Amino acid sequence: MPDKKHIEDHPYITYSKPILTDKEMLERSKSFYDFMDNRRSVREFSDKPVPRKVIENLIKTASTAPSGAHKQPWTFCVVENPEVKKQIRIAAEEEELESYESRMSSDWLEDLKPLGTDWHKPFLETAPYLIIVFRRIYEFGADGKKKNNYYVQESVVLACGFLLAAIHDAGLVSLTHTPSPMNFISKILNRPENEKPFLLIPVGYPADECWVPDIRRKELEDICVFY
Ligand code: IYR
Repeated sequence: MPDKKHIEDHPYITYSKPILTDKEMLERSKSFYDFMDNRRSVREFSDKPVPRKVIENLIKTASTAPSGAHKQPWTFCVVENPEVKKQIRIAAEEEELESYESRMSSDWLEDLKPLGTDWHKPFLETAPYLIIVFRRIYEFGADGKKKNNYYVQESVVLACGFLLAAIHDAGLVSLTHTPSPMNFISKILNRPENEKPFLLIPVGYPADECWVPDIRRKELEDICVFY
């Protein structure tokens, strides 16, 4: 328990969780694993609308992620306007064309073959929402001075993980799309200097006929070592 002086200056509350039996824990951890193992990155989206309130809830969940000094150094921009989606698609495809044709190494292109990706990004217009996650490098203090945030990359990546899990839980699909370089998005969305684009996540329903590559996840023995 923090000492009395500390609690006077910085409020604390008690926190507890119900204790589960080993059997309940085993069942819940297995069923959550099965559920998450069913998540797939999807590139074929339906244009079926999704209520905006759902997207708001998903973003609130993302923002429950832990962050350096609890600064929550993220901004989620949600694009639903077809004109803006079109602008993003045109600019992203321009960068991607350049990447696929000259910026990416032959090893990289070879590694991507099973995923069947290329510079065409129709999902940027088809998906009902594009969530663009920005890293907030610094904030402006009350005195107008810059105040750096901490572990921004780590914090934002955690929030993105929470977001992907929440999207999956809502029965929707997503893609972690990283057009590179991504500066064009800051311009299109007119974002301030302290925000840097991190990840572009189309969200919606899968297309009526949606195909994904038949790839497998590593086994536990290949990813985990107990000491
Ligand atoms: N950003 C490109 C290329 C790409 C890179 C990786 I690593 C992938 O896992 C998938 C795609 C694109 O979005 O096509």
